[in-house]
Amino acid sequence: PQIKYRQDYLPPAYLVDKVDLTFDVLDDTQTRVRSRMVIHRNPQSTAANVLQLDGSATLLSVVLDGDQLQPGAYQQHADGLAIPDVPDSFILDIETEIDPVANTSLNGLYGSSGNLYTQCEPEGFRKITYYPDRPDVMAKFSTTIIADKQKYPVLLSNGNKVGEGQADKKRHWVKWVDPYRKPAYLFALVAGKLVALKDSYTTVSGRQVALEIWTVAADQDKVAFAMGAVKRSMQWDETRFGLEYDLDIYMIVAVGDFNMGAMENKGLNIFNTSAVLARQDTATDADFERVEAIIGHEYFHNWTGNRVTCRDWFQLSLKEGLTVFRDQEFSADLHSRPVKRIEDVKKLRQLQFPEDAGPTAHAIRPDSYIEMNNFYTMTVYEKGSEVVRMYHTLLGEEGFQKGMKLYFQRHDGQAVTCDDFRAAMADANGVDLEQFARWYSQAGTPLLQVRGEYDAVARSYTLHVKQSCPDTPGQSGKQPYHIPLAVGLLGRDGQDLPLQLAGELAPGAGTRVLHVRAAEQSFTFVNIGELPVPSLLRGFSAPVRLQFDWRDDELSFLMANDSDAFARWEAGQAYAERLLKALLADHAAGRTLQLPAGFVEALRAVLKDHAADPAFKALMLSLPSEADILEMVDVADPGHIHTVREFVLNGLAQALRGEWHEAYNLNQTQRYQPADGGRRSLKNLALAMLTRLSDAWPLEAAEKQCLEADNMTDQMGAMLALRDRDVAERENCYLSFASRWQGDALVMDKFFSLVASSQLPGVLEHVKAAMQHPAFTLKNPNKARALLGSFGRNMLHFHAADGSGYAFLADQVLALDAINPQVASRIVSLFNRRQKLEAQRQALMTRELERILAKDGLSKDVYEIVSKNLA
Ligand code: B3K
Ligand code: ZN
Repeated sequence: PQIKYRQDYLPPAYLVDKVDLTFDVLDDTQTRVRSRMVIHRNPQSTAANVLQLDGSATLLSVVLDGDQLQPGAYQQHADGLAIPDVPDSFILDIETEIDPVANTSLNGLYGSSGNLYTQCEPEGFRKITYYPDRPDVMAKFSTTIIADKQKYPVLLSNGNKVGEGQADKKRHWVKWVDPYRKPAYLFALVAGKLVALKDSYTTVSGRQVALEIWTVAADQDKVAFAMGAVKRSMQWDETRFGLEYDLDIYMIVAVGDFNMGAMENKGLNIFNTSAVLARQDTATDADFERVEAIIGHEYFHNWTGNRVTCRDWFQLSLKEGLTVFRDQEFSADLHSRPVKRIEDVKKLRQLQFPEDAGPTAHAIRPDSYIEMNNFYTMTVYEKGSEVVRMYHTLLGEEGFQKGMKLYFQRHDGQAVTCDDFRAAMADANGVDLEQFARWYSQAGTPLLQVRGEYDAVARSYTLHVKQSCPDTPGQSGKQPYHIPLAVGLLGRDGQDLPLQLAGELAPGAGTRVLHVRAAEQSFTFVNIGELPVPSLLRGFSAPVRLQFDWRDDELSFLMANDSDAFARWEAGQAYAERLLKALLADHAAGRTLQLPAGFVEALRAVLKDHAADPAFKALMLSLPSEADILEMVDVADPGHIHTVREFVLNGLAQALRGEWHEAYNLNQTQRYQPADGGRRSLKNLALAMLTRLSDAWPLEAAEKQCLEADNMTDQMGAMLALRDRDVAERENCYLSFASRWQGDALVMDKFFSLVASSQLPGVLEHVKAAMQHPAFTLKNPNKARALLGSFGRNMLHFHAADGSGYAFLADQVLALDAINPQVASRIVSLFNRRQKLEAQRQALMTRELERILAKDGLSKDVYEIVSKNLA
């Protein structure tokens, strides 16, 4: 397969001013698409006068300025069409035919439960018609849909509805016009039997916007929360960013078959049902949070993505990193900022750090790709957001907003690059952000090694900072980054000392952002009258790994006293990391494991802090995950990781049994109230710890909670508490849950994911059995991810020493690849930590990957991931 390089970018030779599309839905399996494009030569291009169109649909006809072109007048190739000798300005009519039902890739126009939907980002439009399918070609679109009125009563597309009528006896038509220029990836169409929840929003300038959320009839009672989230998003973007919605209507459509979370098509967002539907009895608190965040994310794209879009796909983080930053801030402003920050950092560490240390590591602005769909990654999104956050940390809210304003002033209506964004931030603030560019070009997680030095005589404290970044595939010898390092110094009383750097006239606040720019650099604080405990990387001010040699008692001191909530949590994680590593070494050496009292007492203090936010406490009390631990060691034996982590959890359950019991009792809630989420999470954590004891009552309590709870958070909390216990209560709950929810696809996904993440023996057999369950199908991405994705993250069973887990998942990857390459490629990425594993498992994995690679007709998607893994 062909590799595309960022350096090869050339402006398009031809631009499209206007495109009028007509979708003639003849029957389920046959749609005719007529496209009329008004095209002119791009004055910026020096390329030959050959029009290049991307496409793969069945081509019926090509007509240039009214003349039908004979096949000799153009060249058709595997990826499109080249028409030589075209004039400087002309009209091109193209007709294609597609079969949406046969399209199981869910990319382009596809069928789902009898309805039609589209997904065009990044390169799905070319499966519909022949077009310059690249984001720097921005045109005005109109869309006419003609279809059977009974089968497809609802016909939607981007922009405003301008007309509708009867086409013939059975068929009707609707025409939509989008007044804003857009690239083809933002095109959308939906046709079918759907119902809408309708509402409206009045913008800050007083314009009325119609709001519609479309679902199949059975789901209509689960969209009220999403509607509220749309309004909150619109209002937040007006107040925090000064950005107002720009069309008269904003529509969301929910579909059960969807490759990712949601898609920001102009005026017509299409969502995975899992990212819209939420009702207390079917969705957990985490689901509600996710729905609100994704609604916000797609809405915020209207400005950061749609009004200003990407010049080419290498610039994807321009819109994604920025929009993730915006949705994170939205959630932080609406709910608990510290809890949100900790959750985001946990996710980054668990999913992005491994990616950045593995075979597919890439910069947030990659240099090359084989299949662009493989680059919608944790790196481009989440690390991309951390990079945007660093501008915010360096410039402050006011400076950041100045940069945003200049960015829109310069680039509204354009397709631009990450460098354009960086230039707007720099120019609006008159600062130099040249070195900062390395965050865009270098992959890998930087390491900060910090040492503290106290001089009692000079009353000064110096932080010696050393930065480095590991080599990644294709990149060695990294240059130093410009890193904002937020620090504080705690005095003996636990308060922040006022910070005054040598050379400054007066002391300042208790948190200071240091600009680390050199490979080695020192920062001296003066007027420090006592040996302080440093608090480093407050708020996680940069996406780096940090090393500092705190003593255990200093870590528990920070856990109890740091004024920065994130740093309190981080101190606990650092403490746990040290402990887990020591225990892994003990276990490998055959020594008996022991849980040190200091760690237990630090957690006891957290549990006993009745003033603290329960959601924050639950996070403080959670150990690094097994995936996190894998990243802490050089050579991993998954079995050992599991054993050691379980040992700590069992020890904590036992040593703190009184405190867990108390937390369980104190955080009981009566009738379901959304705002009690923090209490539910602490209560359910306590319950899960208590079921580790030999007592019978926690098992009985979990069973009761599972059967009687009035909300899904508590039901799932109980199911999770029982998941790894081989007891009758578990059997009972699982049976009743599966029969109660067999008709609810999203709840069944939760069930499948519990089955596949169990730690009990025989999981592989249970997963295989689940694949035969009537509610399961590999064709539905949510199902595949719930069962196979969860199994691939199951440290104990996926990594079974006999290789059975690897062989099974490889079989499923091959089966999936023939159905949906995007989903297959995500699943096969679960093999990407191969090089971390001990030799035997590595060899077993290698064999399976080679088997996949040898398969004829493998998709580009899977080929790219597997070949990089094996390289
Ligand atoms: N922009 C889409 C992602 C498209 C993914 C294509 N494989 C959703 C989002 O980031 O909002
Ligand atoms: Zn996005």
